[in-house]
Amino acid sequence: MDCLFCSIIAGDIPSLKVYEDDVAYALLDINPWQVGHTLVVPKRHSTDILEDDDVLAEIAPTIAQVGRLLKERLGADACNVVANAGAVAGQEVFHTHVHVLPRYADRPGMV
Ligand code: DGP
Repeated sequence: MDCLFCSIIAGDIPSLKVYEDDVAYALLDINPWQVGHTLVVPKRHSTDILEDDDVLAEIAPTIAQVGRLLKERLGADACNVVANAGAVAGQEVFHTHVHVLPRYADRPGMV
């Protein structure tokens, strides 16, 4: 398998799971911009968030669920929800994913 996130979802590469449901897998980012930086990754492969409307619609509830979990469990006050679509936009892993970044009122942001 030559897709990093497909390999992680298949369990072939270890990850720190935050949440999982039928359509998506959420894991801690290996290079966090903020404490609790989580990636929401659809189980169905597509290259980026602009490619497949169905994938985007499928994972939207998971993105919201993960944001709520990070606020509840980590005490975050807010979240940034960010997707890089394309290399020029900073995308490095070419399997659709959304960054959910907890933000804390009492800690300076990294983003
Ligand atoms: P992007 O630049 O939007 O494609 O973000 C890709 C993110 O994926 C980046 O923040 C680092 C993260 N990442 C890369 N390789 C791994 C890995 O093997 N495990 C985990 N957990 N995250 C990874």
